[in-house]
Amino acid sequence: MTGQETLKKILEKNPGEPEFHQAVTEVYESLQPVFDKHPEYAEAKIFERIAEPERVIMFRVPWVNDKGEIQINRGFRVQFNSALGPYKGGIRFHKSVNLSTLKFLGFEQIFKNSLTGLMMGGGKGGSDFDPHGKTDMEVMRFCQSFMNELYRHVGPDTDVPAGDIGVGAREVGYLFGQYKKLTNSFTGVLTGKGLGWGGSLARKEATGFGLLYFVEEMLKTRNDSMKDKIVVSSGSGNVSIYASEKCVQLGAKVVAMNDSAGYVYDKDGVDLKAVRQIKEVERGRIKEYLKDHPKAEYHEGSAGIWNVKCDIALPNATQNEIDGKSAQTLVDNGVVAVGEGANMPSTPDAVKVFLENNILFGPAKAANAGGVATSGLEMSQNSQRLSWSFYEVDSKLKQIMQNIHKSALDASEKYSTKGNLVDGANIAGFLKVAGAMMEQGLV
Ligand code: NDP
Ligand code: 2IT
Repeated sequence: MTGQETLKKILEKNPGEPEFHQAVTEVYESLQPVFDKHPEYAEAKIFERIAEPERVIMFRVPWVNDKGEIQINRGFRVQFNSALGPYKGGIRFHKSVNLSTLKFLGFEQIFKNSLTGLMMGGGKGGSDFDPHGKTDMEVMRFCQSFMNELYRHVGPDTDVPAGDIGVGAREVGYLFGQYKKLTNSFTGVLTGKGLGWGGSLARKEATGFGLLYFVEEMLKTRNDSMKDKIVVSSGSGNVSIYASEKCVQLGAKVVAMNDSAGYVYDKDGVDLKAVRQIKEVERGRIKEYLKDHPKAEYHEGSAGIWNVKCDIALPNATQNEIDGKSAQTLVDNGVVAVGEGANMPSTPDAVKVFLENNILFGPAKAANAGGVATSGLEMSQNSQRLSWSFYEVDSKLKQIMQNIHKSALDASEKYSTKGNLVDGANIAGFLKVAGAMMEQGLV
């Protein structure tokens, strides 16, 4: 079978899953030079095997809201690949969640986790539950019901979920509490736990900090740095907030952030303390930033953020948030580097625009791997029953991000075009998984 036929067959086998198609197609295209050099992978049907999740669990999540009304959501866990370790990946609660979204995320997670160099397989889970506007008690009842099914499929050596969109410390706490009750065991079954009961210092900051460590590595290849750079960081959740914090630490200025309703532009630099108060404490809308910052601007519509002139663009909200047109606007406005904190935030057209214009482009699998890498460090600490200092975890995170950049850069040089980190990350991530699968036999 030719390469194109193989891909076509995989896509046809998974109809109605556009996000999954997008993720699979990108990786498959990057891997052509690898397949040319390693015919044994084609013979062993490694790619076809990787594209098929080892297991998909889909379940009913019934719960009762504060008015006493019965609610039914759908829960999922996609256990994609365990060649390198227990399934590992976040849980997303967002109204848009469906099998296609979670399969794209789980598929990408395989390669991302491989790049970290830690022993973690790939998985992802979630629900179409929308936490916006829900009370703490409603969120708790939902999480408990979700875990009432999930607990039989996860475990510290089987599958270790964590946070993602709509799932942070609060949700991880409720999920953990219910797992502990159902199994009568206190184990590291989830990461992103509270600091007083097994969580790791620096996990909260890790995705955002790691993203900047990666962007710094890209900039170094052109003798540049973050100092005095103007940054746009989309989203205003976990990733965006701590990416922005690290930007400021490195001497840059973040001038715009958004949520799904619109974006804030503050030419003096966004006041991150205020964003944290609005988003982390009050669970409010970014629009509220204007109350105490009357000189800032608020614009309806989240995508408008990409019209803001910047040197560094950090898409830190969600998939496909930058299309070809927005990418072209960023390029026309002189963007130097793009670091994907979110998963698959650039459409294929956007990626093409960035690569064709020789923009430093850090693809999600590599650039946002710091979150899951630090989850891996949380698992190590749990196994040792020890807690490392913030400095220790952060130093390891930085080292891991530098290693990922190097692996992706080296793989791009060996197999593709030096500096094409999309190909480099896909190839470096794939090679390790493929090697393990070859050695473990047809399972
Ligand atoms: P949060 O839930 O903390 O924040 C998400 C932010 O993105 C919010 O500001 C939210 O706005 C915005 N957003 C979500 N969906 C949309 C949408 N459809 N359109 C526009 N804006 C949207 O999530 P995280 O910060 O944890 O995750 C952000 C991204 O980073 C995701 O792609 C996630 O997969 C990825 N990621 C997260 C990691 C982690 O450790 N948390 C690790 C690696 C990647 P609103 O409140 O209006 O919905
Ligand atoms: O997309 C991701 O890498 C995450 N949401 C983090 C997963 C994890 O297990 O920490």
